[in-house]
Amino acid sequence: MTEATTQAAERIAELRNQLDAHNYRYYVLDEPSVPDAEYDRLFNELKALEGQYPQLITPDSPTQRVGGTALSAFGSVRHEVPMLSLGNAFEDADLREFDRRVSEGLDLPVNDLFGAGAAVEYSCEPKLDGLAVSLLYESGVLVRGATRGDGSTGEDISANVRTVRNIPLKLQGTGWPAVLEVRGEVFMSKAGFEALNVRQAESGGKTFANPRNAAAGSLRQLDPKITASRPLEFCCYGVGCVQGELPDSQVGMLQALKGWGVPISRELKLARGVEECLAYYRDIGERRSTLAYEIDGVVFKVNSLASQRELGFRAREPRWAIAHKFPASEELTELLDVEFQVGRTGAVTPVARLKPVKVAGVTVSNATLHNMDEVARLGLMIGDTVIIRRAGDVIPQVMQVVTERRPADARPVLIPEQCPVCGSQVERTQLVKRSKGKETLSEGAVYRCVGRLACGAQLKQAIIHFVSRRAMDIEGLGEKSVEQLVDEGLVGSPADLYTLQFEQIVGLEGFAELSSNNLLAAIADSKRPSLARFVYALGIPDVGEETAKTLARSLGSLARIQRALPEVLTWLPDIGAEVAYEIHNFFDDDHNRTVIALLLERGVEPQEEGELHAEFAASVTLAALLAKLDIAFIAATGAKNLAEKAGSLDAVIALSQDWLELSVMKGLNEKAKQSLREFFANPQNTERARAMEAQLAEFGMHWASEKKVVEGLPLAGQTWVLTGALEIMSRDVAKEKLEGLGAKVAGSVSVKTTCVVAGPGAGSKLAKASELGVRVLDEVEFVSMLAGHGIQ
Ligand code: I6G
Repeated sequence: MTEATTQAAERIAELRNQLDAHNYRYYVLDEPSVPDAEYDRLFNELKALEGQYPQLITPDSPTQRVGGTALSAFGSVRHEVPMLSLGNAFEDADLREFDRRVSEGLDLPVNDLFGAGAAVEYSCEPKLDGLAVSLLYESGVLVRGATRGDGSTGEDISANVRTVRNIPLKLQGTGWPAVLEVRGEVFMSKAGFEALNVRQAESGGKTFANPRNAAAGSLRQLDPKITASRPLEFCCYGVGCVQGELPDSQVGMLQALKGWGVPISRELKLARGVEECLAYYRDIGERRSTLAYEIDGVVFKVNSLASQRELGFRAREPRWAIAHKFPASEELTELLDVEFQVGRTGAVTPVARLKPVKVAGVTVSNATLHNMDEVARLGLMIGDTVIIRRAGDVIPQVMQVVTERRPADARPVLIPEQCPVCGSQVERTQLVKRSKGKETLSEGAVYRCVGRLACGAQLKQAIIHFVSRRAMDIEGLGEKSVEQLVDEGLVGSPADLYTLQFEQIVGLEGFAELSSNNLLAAIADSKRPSLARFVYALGIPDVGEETAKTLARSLGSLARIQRALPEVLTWLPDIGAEVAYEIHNFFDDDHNRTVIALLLERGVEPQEEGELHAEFAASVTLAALLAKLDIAFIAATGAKNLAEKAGSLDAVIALSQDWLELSVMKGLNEKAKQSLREFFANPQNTERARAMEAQLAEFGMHWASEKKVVEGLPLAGQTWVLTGALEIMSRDVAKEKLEGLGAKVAGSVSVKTTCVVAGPGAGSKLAKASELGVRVLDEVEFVSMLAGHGIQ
């Protein structure tokens, strides 16, 4: 380096430090330290020097926010820690219920209205109406920006986030984790949005409906120079992947991030107990119109990160956070027509076509009507004036009919007798209800087209679902391609994907040679899905990913899932009678059976555990079977007494019909005895009970051996505790694996604890384990212990 270059490098470093410091005071502390003119002078000097010495330009220089070269498409980014969504509270009661669940989950006394019991500490922040993004800092330098996407995979918008003025290109100070993924919202202030729309209108460009759309449209520009010209801002609300130390509370962590130059909400507060949260909600609600940006509610999070870890997640939402939404906006408009859409499961759903109206800045011309019961409940007629509500990003709803404004020529909404897509008959679904041993059928709210895969709409949706990322994950088949394959008669069921030939697809729109080969390779690669994915992919009505996982995990094989009786299915966690019947009916259907058989014949091989899950097997007891039969006056205790006395189903049936034996039996009152006798006097009931028992036995469970199922497992009788952040597998997976080996997984450490698995950030539980001399494994040791038992 020449002397001149060395001098330039020194001055450049000085200017960058000064500009970074001014930016920090301006954007993060909201305390500008120099007039704009002085800032501009420093900035221009830096730009001039970098122009003279381009070899000295670094990506974290404040001059590098102007946006580089345009891209042709965004790359994709996999979120190592998924970006989840938040549950919603709309009423005060919903928030109190959330607080009760938190207290219960943390084993704290439940708070009452008089302030007794535990007052959990919560962080409180406004919920900005923007776009969630992830910013990855390595060694303090911004290396990647990504959108949330579907929570697992987002788009790489690194070049764009660099142009957002208040996103630090490098972190200030010291002590930040070596790897730090900052998460938050990119948004546009109300003033920025107004100014942008004025500029857009003047230049003949597109104007935006609201600040959220403007922010989304600006951030997802392939040309980062356009993003750079838009008034975007960032506000951090949390972290994702972290390698290093952070304070162990939500508020502490956000304060630390602020210290490193990451902007956080100025409205961040700590509340003790739910009443203080409600006061915060009301305060922000009152000040909402005076805030510089749009918000749609506030977010409360359990402040202690250790408690957050303890509470964990349910489905795709944290149990430790909730968004308390503000009431939705409403408008009046006219119902022009009701059209009917046919979904994947054949459900024929009414959709309201509305005279376009602006609700909270967005033009609404369609609204969901859910089902015909909803149409009846609203008393809706075509031509009516209706009240439309839009809450945040939720699909607009028809709330009410203004009957006084009904025109004389208003027409009733009629469900079509024939499917609007395929012309097959439309039938009303039936609900099966079993109560006190009696089965009753009632009419369901949903109408279905009976055409199934012969109906183009259902076939297309079924295939789109089958190939989707969370199902069989076949890349290269978007909606348009599926439509073509169906319309060309190349695919009549998901099984036909596995016989597609190169010659059949090459030449279809969007399928050149390479993409045709890629598609065939993706289809071939999808042939060994997990059993849960396969079951989910089948598109059984009411069976989402979680239910599919439950089925696969509990029953362990496709054959068992296919044969399971509805009564046996209701034994599984979170499967109620309606879903159980949907599952049973699906597998009972000849057409579905043929498609599944063809899939297997054509090489699809779901990966099965093979074994029944130990936890499920252990839950199956004679007492539970008797309680499941729903015999009047025989609840859990009566069933338990009966099971203990009789010991087998045959003995219960015999006892029920032996007047003398039954009359002297203790633990059942007279009404229960009478009801038991009547129940088993009915051969249909006896047969049903025996069929359930026979199926459970066929699945490998026997009353006498039920204890052995767990006892025979290698970790039977042991109690394990998981604490800290697990990085190789999620806590739920670790728990599942331990339970699969027969261990119990507890939430706290005691003398009864066999072993503690401690990840980074483990706190009080780890301390207690060392105090009690309980064995502690780190995650790597834990994984090798599992491997020792043949579990990957
Ligand atoms: O969408 C969100 C907005 C604000 C959030 C959020 C938030 O905290 C103030 N926090 C989390 C954990 C998530 N979404 C998933």
